[in-house]
Amino acid sequence: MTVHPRDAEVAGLPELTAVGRCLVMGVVNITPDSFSDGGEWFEPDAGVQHGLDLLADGAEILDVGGESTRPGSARVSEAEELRRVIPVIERLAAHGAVVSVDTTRAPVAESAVAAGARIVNDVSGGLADPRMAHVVADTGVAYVAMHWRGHADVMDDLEVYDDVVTEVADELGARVDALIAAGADPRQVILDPGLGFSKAGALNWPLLAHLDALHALGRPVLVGASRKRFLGHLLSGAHGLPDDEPAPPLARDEATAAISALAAAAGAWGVRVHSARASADAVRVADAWTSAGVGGENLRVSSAGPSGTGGSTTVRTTVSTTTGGASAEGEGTS
Ligand code: PMM
Repeated sequence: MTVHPRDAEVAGLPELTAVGRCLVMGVVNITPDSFSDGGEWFEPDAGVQHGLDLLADGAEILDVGGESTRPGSARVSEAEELRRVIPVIERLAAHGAVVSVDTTRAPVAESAVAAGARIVNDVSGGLADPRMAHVVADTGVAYVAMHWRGHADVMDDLEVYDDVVTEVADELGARVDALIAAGADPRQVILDPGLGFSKAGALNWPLLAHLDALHALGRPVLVGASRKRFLGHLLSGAHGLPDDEPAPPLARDEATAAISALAAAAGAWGVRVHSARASADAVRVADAWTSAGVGGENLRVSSAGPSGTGGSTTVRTTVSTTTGGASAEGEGTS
């Protein structure tokens, strides 16, 4: 029997594989300048407390990052990145949390794993630091390879695609090949389309609508849409703002939760979010919905009524069996 990539084993994370539904990864940014929450949890105590709050809200993974990837932002030094993330990772891991480190630097990844991180989340998919693939191979930890074309200062200039879905899938496939060539086990790898990274507004939707193109690479998929600019533009009108003025980041959490539900229904392994509670609910709703459709036993109930006169409440109910798959069902509700 073929295993869906969402349920494929991820090296070193047996308890997460056992959850059996889309996971929630909560973002802990120890940065003064990230686009939606920069500065809020910059001090270690505040970062740790924020991580614990995310766990209480239903996150299964905490993604700790010390360098902003906001378009145009400058890089921080390796020493500063280490200073920011290591104490927070140590303390969250000591609380028993599954911690991921959001870094593109091999030495930071290595130190983070020594401090207790069990996932390396590399927004560059190994392109920013050629030593990263070797650290992944040597440590054996789970590794998120995100689609990326360049650092924050140049990424907006690199969004040139003929067919964004095919090119992102091909470029991620090449990253997987490079990891394997360095000695990594494919079971360590989780793929991420890199929403917003060298991808302006409209380019992000086909990637979400075609997660199957990444699933075709055989590995689980993580979706990071949380509070991103392309959502802000979608919501402008809904928030009474002019179409060219995006809704602010904190006004994007409900749309983020909608994406969490749809991504889960489409078979995503995880969603990376700034606010965990609504997405934790969303992935459970998607799981209940899609589980009820497993095996072609998906019953569609439609009601037409009341019919007749005089306040009759006759309700005509028809029941039919659909053959659509779980993801089609979820997407159909949008
Ligand atoms: N996005 C950001 C940072 N790290 N990691 C992964 N795997 N996927 C993403 O989409 C992603 C990421 C953007 O910055 P943020 O930390 O403020 O969300």
